[in-house]
Amino acid sequence: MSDISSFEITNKWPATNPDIIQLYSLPTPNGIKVSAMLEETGLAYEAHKVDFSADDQHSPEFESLNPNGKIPAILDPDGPDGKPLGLFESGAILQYLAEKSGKLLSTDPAIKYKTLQWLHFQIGGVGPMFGQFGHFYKFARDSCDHPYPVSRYKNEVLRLLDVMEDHLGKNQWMNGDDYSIADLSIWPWYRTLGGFYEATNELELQDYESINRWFDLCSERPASKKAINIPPRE
Ligand SMILES: N[C@@H](CCC(=O)N[C@@H](CS)C(=O)NCC(=O)O)C(=O)O
Repeated sequence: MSDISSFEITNKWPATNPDIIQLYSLPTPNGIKVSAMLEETGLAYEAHKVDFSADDQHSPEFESLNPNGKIPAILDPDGPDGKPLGLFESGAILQYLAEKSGKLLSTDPAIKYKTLQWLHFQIGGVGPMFGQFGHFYKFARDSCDHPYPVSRYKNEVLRLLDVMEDHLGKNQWMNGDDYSIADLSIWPWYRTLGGFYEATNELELQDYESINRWFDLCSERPASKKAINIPPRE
């Protein structure tokens, strides 16, 4: 096992057990993805809270691991060739943890690429569009009185939900037959629309029967239930 003490991030968030994966996160939609994945895989890890109210994500220690200043990030002391590996971008982290553990990403090439296709649909579409919708719908109301941003992002959210509704009407899970990192990555974002953004009525989420069937299955997983509080906010 390698030594992670040379990673500057460990100065601000010291590892209690430096031999296990270090997670730097907060239970936001992108953060929950990685804590859910760590819970699903059973890999040993230690979670550190990156406090947005203290602007921790822009501290020099955090940015030494992720120069983009966003959670989640991990530091695996036992990375490729037994050397430590720091990683940011939740999609890359999910793929890394799936390949490391052999879980939630099929080794059958056709299923694997279908899974990655929907994972990238989340990273490039669902995350940014849902996030911008939430920003203008809930948080920027007092600083932006023009209707265009909400209508622009609301329409894009509805379009993406229609794509998912159609797909999940024909498939049990995003990749077809199995729960995978594609479902795991989209689920916390759908959760946020009706939860943190309080947009159930605005988006008429109750009408998405297939998405809601799928969402309930995702939410009931023991790993999902734990992940929504990792690391604890308080
Ligand atoms: N594409 C990135 C997005 C990460 C991201 O936007 N994280 C948000 C929380 S959900 C964040 O750290 N926000 C803090 C900030 O922007 O200052 C990923 O998937 O990891």
